[in-house]
Amino acid sequence: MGATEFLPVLAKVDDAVARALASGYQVDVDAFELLLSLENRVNVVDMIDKVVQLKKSGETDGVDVISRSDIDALLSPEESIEDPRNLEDSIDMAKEGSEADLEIIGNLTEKLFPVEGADGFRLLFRSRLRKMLNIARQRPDSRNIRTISEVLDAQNRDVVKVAGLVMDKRIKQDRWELAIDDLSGLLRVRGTDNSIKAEVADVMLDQFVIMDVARVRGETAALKRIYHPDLPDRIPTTSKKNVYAVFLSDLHVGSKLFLLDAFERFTAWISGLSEDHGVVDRVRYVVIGGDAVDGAGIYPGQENDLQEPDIRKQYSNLAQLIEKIPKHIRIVIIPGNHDPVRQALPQPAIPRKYAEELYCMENVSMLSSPALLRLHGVKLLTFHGRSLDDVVAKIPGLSYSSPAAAMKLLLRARHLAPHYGGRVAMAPAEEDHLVIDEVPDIFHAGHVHTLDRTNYRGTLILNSGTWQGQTKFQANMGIVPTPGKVPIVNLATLDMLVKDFTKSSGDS
Ligand code: D5M
Ligand code: FE
Ligand code: ZN
Repeated sequence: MGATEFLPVLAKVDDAVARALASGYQVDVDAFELLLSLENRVNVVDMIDKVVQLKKSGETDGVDVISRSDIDALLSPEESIEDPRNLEDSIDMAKEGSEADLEIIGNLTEKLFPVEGADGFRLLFRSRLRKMLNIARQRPDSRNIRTISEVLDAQNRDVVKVAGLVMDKRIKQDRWELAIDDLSGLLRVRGTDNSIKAEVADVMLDQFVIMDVARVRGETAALKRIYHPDLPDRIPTTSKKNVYAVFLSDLHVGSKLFLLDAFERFTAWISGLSEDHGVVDRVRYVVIGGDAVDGAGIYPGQENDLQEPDIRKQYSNLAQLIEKIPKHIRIVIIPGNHDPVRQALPQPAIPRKYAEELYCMENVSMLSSPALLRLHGVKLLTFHGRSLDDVVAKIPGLSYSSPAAAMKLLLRARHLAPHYGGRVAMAPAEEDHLVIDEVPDIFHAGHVHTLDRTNYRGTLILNSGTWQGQTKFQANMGIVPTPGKVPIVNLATLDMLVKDFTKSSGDS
């Protein structure tokens, strides 16, 4: 298979095609694309069986190729998706509904008001707790949460529900302990039950949890169950149009290891210079999740790893590459830990003084990390992902090779960086903007340099990899990046394709 062919992460469609072939029918390209877009909603294997039956019975044209119209005929109106061929040419963007439709619902750049010192952190945790309690009370099973002081005073023997931020976690051979604080008091919970031990191991320090506890004695109780604020299980919002968003992060322009050739193959592809038009004509968004440049002075000795030491020139070089992306595509850029903004989370947008050319481009939006957006109605939470270092370091069983699992824990905790005092700095402020108040349809991060995806309660979780080769540091740490592979998401279905730009199309 050619290196730049699509690698669909889908098996059911392959099964359906195999079924058709076994019955003597080929599936043409349009029909194949339609099946891909339907795969999550209908049983595509059954559907192909029906088409084959109809064809054999002579009720349809009887040709031995299955085309889009054969499948369309079986769809109810709400199942059918607009035929991509009916969408306009990529050059004619003026037709109604086909232009990019980007709504910025959460950009924190102008909303970050640091409150210095201990006061700031007190306010920050108060805000976290208040927001989390609001989220928790939306769970049907958690409306009746008691305060810790109330529970301590009652010295209750019944099972009661409490909630708070995790202040302490200890796992020993034969027992484990947690302590939670809800500002009314501190409650220690203990247990020896192995079934809950694994759940305790998965809890992150400073995250919010809800618990069933019993036999409160003094400051201590027995833990019966842990609940996370979590996402409600739901069907995500998808776009009515067959449009695509491309996710990038961690380009590290300016690094000697930036893969310029691969990136230029990507910009050539997205400009429509390749043969492959089916998807590219329908791309309307490019989201860059931080570390767009390698920066300067980020770690000791970085100057030896830089091909371009001047940070403004790094952004100029980036702008020249971004310039090649057609103007009808909206581009969002958020900062990462290599960009010249404060390292404490949340991070404001990359300042104009470093990246004037990007600010001058009409199709580019420079936003904070995190940022919340709607792309054709699909809610996207994009965040560089620095806190994943702490999640991977603290939670047993997680690794840099599968960041989506770590991202899932963040969604479940409804917080982008629960742990305070780890590798990731947090800015003290009145409001905790890292609480995941709104449930995203897509949760995108980078930082880990490994392409990965999963689906969690209807939300597509995706880590977009990198454009930087393996650094010495990563080699020493055993981190194997996946550079030059681009996830492309169909916003009508949230299905994801991966296109590999590391090799020229002639190679395999
Ligand atoms: O981080 C790229 C990747 O390398 C990410 O997975 C974390 C890892 N990394 C980088 N620097 C460190 C340090 N100092 N400790 C642990 N892990 C690290 P990037 O943000 O691109 O430098
Ligand atoms: Fe990075
Ligand atoms: Zn990073």
